[in-house]
Amino acid sequence: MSDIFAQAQQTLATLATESPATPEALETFRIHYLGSKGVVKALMEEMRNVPNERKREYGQLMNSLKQQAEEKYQTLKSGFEAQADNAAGLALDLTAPGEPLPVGSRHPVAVTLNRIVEIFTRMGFSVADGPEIEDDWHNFTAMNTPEDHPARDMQDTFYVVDAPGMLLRTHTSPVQARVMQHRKPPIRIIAPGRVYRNETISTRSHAQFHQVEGLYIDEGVSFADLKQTLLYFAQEMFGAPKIRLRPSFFPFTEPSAEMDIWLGMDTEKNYRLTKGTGWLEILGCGMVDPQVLENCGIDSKKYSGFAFGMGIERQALRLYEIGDIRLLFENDVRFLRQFSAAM
Ligand code: 2NL
Repeated sequence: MSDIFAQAQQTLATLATESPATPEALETFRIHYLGSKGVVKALMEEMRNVPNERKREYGQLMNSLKQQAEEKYQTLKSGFEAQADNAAGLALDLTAPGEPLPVGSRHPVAVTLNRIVEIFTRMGFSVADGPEIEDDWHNFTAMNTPEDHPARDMQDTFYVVDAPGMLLRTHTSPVQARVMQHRKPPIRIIAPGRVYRNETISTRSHAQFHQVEGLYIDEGVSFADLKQTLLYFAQEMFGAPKIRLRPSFFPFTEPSAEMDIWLGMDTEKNYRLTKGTGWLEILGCGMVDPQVLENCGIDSKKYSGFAFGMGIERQALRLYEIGDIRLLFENDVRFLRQFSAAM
């Protein structure tokens, strides 16, 4: 009787070493082990010759033999079928829609800045850039900002501790100062970029922001040129029908002005935005002070020019009705995703 046990054990061991390599060999395997005249069935029939006290043990042996034969058969069968599908080109469906790729979007500040740049480049301005870590001279001295001007205070400007006379630029004017030093008029440039001011961070102010400044220098450039250029910009950027210029002061321009655009007050939004006046302040501008031209090596008797500057975040907050400037700097995708249509 131990004979039949030994035989079953042997069959189990042999089964473990079997690996039919083709579908035909697998069919032979199936018939040999699992067929109606197969080894498993024949061994099962021996059950009646097993003494009662060992029937249970033999049954378990049979179960595991049958189970292992079937498992091996099924696994190999699926493998061969997948191979056949691959060969027939069925596993790879070339007509299935692709996996969507996560697509990013432009930052609202970049969208706003690009629009401004696009309008001025259409008018013949080219884009200039320069270092964000500047020297005192290009940022302040060249721009007629005296030593005792509050803008130069540590309270207002970030200075580089290890490099005396170096600072984080507080406007993009130094970019224009560098262009004036190295190029002859006509000069027609805009200088967009990041600027830094030592401000308390709150819903409306932040230590870094973006600015676009513009500069136009040639013979005979007048305040009329400034006015017409900025009117065209206001119309293109905001669809504003008219602008107004109010007298103002900057150390680097004379005369200086603030430009407002007409939004009207027929909607609640415009009424709120313009505090009930219909006018909204957009930028500062003026005729370049002759001293600034001279500082940068341009003959102020021969040439004149106008310049302007505006903050980008301010425009973006208004354009998209964003209530807190800090949202623009946190890079939270839940916020940024909302602008995925605005390219
Ligand atoms: C503002 C006002 C302004 C300028 C910037 C400028 C540049 C050069 C010479 C003269 Cl190289 N002026 N820039 C002029 C007037 C106003 O900015 O409110 N900015 C946020």
